[in-house]
Amino acid sequence: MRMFAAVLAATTLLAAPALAHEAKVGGLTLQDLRVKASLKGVNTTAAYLTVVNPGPKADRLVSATCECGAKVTLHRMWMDHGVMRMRAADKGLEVPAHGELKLAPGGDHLMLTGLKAPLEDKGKVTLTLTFAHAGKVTTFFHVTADPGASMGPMAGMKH
Ligand SMILES: [Cu+2]
Repeated sequence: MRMFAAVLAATTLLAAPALAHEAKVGGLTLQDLRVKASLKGVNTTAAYLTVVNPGPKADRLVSATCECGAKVTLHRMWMDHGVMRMRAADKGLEVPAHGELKLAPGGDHLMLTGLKAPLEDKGKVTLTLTFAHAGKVTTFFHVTADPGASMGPMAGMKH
């Protein structure tokens, strides 16, 4: 049993680089596209990505849709005196010029509500994102039980 667990861990490490894929729209590059696997009996989850904008003009992520049929809402999340607050970003999320918009666990995210079917670990799901200037892009996101893991080699570790 212990042997099996070790093999499983090694396989997971080897599989990690396969998570890296990018999508482009206009001058923007979308990286770290991932959705948290949905928990049993729960029909909401969150999607994360990083949008890199090397250009001199700011852009704005204004909306998103999912082929999975879930409603997708842009959410801002922040800490307020030790309390986690969450609110819909009605005006979208800014992608700064010469900068990046980072959606990550514990921060801003795309909220998926009303999933028609569970999103399972190691699967894929397709979303369409609309930017104010760059326009629309349709790309797949990796479904992962640990969406923090692709943020860097150490991020998935529990300290
Ligand atoms: Cu949310």
